[in-house]
Amino acid sequence: MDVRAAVAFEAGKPLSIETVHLEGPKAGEVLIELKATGLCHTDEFTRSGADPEGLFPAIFGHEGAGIVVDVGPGVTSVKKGDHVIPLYTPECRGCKSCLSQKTNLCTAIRATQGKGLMPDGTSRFRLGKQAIHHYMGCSTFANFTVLPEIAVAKIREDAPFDKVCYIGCGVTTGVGAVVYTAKVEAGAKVVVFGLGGIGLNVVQAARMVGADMIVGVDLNPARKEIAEKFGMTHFVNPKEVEGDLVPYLVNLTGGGADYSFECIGNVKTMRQALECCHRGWGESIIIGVAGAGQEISTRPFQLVTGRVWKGSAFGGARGRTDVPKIVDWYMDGKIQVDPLITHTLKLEEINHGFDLMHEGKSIRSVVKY
Ligand code: NAD
Ligand code: AHE
Ligand code: ZN
Repeated sequence: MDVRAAVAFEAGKPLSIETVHLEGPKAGEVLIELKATGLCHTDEFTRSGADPEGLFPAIFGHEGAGIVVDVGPGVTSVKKGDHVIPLYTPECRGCKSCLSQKTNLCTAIRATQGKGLMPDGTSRFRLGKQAIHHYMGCSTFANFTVLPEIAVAKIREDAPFDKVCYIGCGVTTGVGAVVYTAKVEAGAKVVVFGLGGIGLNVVQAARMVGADMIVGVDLNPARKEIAEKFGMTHFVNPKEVEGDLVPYLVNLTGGGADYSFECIGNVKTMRQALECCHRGWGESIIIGVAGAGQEISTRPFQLVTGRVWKGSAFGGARGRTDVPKIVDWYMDGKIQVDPLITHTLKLEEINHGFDLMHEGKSIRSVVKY
């Protein structure tokens, strides 16, 4: 079938709206009609050329929601008409990682997903004779896409697509990092570096679990007001701090953070996030994705003296199990999503969405199909 898609032909170039051919679902796969997709910083990271795994031409997008319109042979877990969220972290429930119950990083299709291909090693998207790569196994910047059934979470039908698409990455990543990865407890002191689409979800989850102090660190002063509405108790703009940021944060938190979260993707702030943690027990969770060739560093003494460095992908959430629960938390008013969706665009306006991200004017832009 013909589908409308925003195609990335070359790193650093704007996306181009094209009519692309999409082949139907093969065994174990489903065809999804996307109703909405968010624009995550990671899409921009790959578009820019900073992603070592970046492949071109490709159809980006990994924060979608839609309806199953066809299923391939052998599909049992979803059916036509089901409302679903695509999962860039699938959950096969049978691989070593899924069975370990120690990680959400299912390995069933990771090798082909990293090559921009479906599990059978081919692409379903084509423009003329040219194959177009899938992206993060999702390619939600198209009005239809094909996914393995292990990479879709079935969700309730009363949830609005143009809001819950954001649960496909940003919401789950931020909320999950607090609830599943760090397991922040009531009374904790939390420092959040970066108050964008991910960091604000860390802030609201920290409030949800009863953190006492939630410090937000951002260079953009406009982030203060929205972060306070989401539960931030103290705002720090590094540009306004005299001297080093780390001792400032250690002093502000009365000895250091119990938990810190890096939601920027900058290796310098990753170090600051670790070093502002409390001696003996503070845990720092890296969420931000740093560009090709970047490395983190700190004095080993920081770890010897009890600080812990961790990372979190998709908030540690097991997609098919946890995403429907997070949709319920939203529908039950436990977490807020709507105020974070600052812009709703048409597919043709998608490049404007990336401009808004760069200008710091949007939290999340959502494309509605
Ligand atoms: P965003 O652009 O919405 O937010 C980033 C925020 O960081 C902005 O508010 C910006 O002002 C602030 N900032 C930038 N440089 C700063 C600095 N030096 N000091 C303080 N603040 C600074 O991005 P996002 O969508 O929230 O994504 C954040 C990061 O998380 C990105 O690197 C993205 O790729 C990554 N990410 C990771 C996962 C995961 O599973 N690990 C999932 C989604 C996104
Ligand atoms: N391709 C990059 C790494 C990108 C990365 O870390 N992706 C996160 C999700 S970001 C969502 O916005 C992730 O889940 N990674 C786990 C995985 O298996 O890809 C690189 O550095 O190569
Ligand atoms: Zn993302």
